[in-house]
This record gives sequence, C-alpha cells and structure tokens, in this order.
Amino acid sequence: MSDCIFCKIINRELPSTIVYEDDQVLAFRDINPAAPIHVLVIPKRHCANILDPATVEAGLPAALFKAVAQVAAKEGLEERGFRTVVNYGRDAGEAVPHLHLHVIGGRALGWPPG
Ligand code: DGP
Repeated sequence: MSDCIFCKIINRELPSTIVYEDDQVLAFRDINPAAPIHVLVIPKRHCANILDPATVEAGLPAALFKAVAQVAAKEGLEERGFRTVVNYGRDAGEAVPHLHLHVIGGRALGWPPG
C-alpha cells in the first residue's frame, strides 16, 4: 500500500533499525519504545489488522510467531521474559493500520495493562 508507513519501511523508503527479516516478515525497533526492548514484527504483505482475513492466509501466523521467537533470542529475552501484544481498534489504541506484533521486554511489565 503506497500510503502505509510500515509498507514504506518494508520497501526501505523510510528508515528503521531492523532486528530480523525473512521472506514473509520484517522486525524493527519501535520509534517510541515502551520498554528497553520494543520491537515490531510485521508481515511484508500488507494486512490491515488482526481481523483482516489476509492475516491467517498462507502460513502467516506461523511466520509471525517464528519471527517473535527469533527476536526474543536475538534480544536476549528468553530467560527474563517479554510480552507480545497486538492492538486492535480504538480501545486498544491501535495507531498504524498494518498488522504488527509488539515484542516488549527488558524490564518487569505490569499486568493488567492500564
Ligand atoms: P499501535 O498502537 O499498536 O498501532 O502501535 C504502533 C507503533 O508503531 C507505535 O508503538 C509507534 C510505532 N511507529 C509508528 N510509526 C513508526 C515509524 O515510522 N517507525 C517506527 N520504527 N515505529 C513507528
């Protein structure tokens, strides 16, 4: 999608700090980190959100979860733990309409979210 900022990051039209990449997925550091480690894991193919039917096609959930595991390993989060979040809609504060999994860690995280 030409006006999607995350598609522009995938296409290298916008800069980002890439943590992990494979044929289906890109993971890069969040511009506004909520914790010492905050990485966004996104499909390279544009999916609007977690309710977009494209999100569950062609093995994409498996690819996204594999990428989360790769990010956790690369960022040294496996021992301490981390949180993976997908925000959807107004109540969750979803801001970017391209599916993204937040991987947040590096400090103790409160629960439930505020
Ligand atoms: P959400 O609220 O779940 O839609 O989170 C969107 C996240 O995307 C938010 O934590 C900030 C991040 N973000 C927005 N624009 C950019 C950008 O241009 N670059 C990067 N690296 N992150 C961005």
